[in-house]
Amino acid sequence: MTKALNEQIKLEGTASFIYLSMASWCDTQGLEGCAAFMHRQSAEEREHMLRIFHYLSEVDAHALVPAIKQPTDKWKSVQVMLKEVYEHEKKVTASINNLLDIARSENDYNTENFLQWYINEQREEENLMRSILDKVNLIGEGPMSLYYIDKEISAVNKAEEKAETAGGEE
Ligand code: OFO
Repeated sequence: MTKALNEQIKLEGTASFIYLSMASWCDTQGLEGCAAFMHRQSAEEREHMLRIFHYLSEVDAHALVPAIKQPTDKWKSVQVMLKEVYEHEKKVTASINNLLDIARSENDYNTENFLQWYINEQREEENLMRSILDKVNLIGEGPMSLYYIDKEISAVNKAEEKAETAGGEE
């Protein structure tokens, strides 16, 4: 179980770095709303990583700092980039489900309980990314599309921020 949780630490850390790189690329494209959103996502993934880190210490296991390779620093388009975020979230969900299988097979009730938070979080994240992609599809590829996508994502980001300040999910 400890080994699998350490692998999850690496996956969350990798997501954090990929999203940070996306934030930086968005900035270079003048997509400020997207950059702010990806910075938030990156910070959230770091939180997800640390949550496991602290959990392992709490159950007297050894949490390991992962080696994370440098992520890509360019995307073909912001639409491609957002699709990649969604695909990455699906990968994380599959990995969380796998952790739950391991916890159950080892009768590790503490870890099973701990993972419930991640199950909810992944459902929310996938849902969020799906709704963003739906909007991006609706906006289409017209000349003003980047402007509208950026505006839309900026609004999503502000709504998320507000929900968090009001004591909602991270
Ligand atoms: Fe932590 O993977 Fe996204 O939310």
